[in-house]
Amino acid sequence: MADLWQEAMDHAVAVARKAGEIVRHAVHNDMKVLCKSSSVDLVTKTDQKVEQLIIDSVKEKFPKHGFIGEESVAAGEPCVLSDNPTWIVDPVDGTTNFVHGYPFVAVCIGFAVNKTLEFGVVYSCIEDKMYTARRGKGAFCNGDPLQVSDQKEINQSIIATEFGSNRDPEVVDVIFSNMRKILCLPVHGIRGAGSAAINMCMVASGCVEAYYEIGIHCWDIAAAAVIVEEAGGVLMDFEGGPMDLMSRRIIAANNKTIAERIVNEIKAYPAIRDDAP
Ligand code: LIP
Repeated sequence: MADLWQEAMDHAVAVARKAGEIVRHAVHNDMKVLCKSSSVDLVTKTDQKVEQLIIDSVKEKFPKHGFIGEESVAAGEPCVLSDNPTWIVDPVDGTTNFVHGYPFVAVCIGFAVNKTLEFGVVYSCIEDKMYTARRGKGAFCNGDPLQVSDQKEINQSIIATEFGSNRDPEVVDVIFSNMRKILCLPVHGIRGAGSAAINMCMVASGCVEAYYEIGIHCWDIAAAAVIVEEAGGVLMDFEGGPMDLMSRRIIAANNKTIAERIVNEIKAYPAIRDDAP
């Protein structure tokens, strides 16, 4: 049977590549940095321009589809996932990296139908790595299949996480206390690429066992969520249930054993849901 969404996925790959070229050429050149929720939550003209390019090109081809885009939501558009085919777009995941020329920056396009993620495209554009996954058909990087690590021992693992952009001292205390617990298990190491999507693609690639973070948004993780699952990994909430895309928190791991071990070690702090009215 023909795949109903293959055409949409092909379009996502093509537009992500085009967007990534723009982002790659803008590194070091786009010096106009603006702030969003705080002085460390950054946005540039490139984020806005690239999101518009993606939305315009998708609208032209799929006029009935909906969108959730990082910069559109920042500009006041609603962030609600309906049953309608919906493109979930982060034009530049790793904006702080982009601003500093730190080479982990990704264009992310996730696609959901009936609230189920169907495919994900993460283009790590400075590395020129195109990560793709279609539900039920595997995950790939530049066409090569991806497989998560088979490690079941957390003390033989690398765990990825981020500091995020919330500098409230109580929140920072929880972040450090969580990292301390994980580090002292002990694990082989803690890493952070500065991009939620690239951290998750590292899980899918098998070079880190898990990634967790509170404070991310649905557009940071939607595309990479399909990639992790299709590479054989699991997505979990901080309570141990299934990942909730709008909850602003995620554990992405190579397997349930590692994910549950992280659930047992770390503590959540409150973050306002993406779909809060
Ligand atoms: C960023 C993430 C990063 C996370 C930040 C932020 P942006 O996304 O990918 O890993 O720590 O909180 O969400 O803003 O660069 O798209």
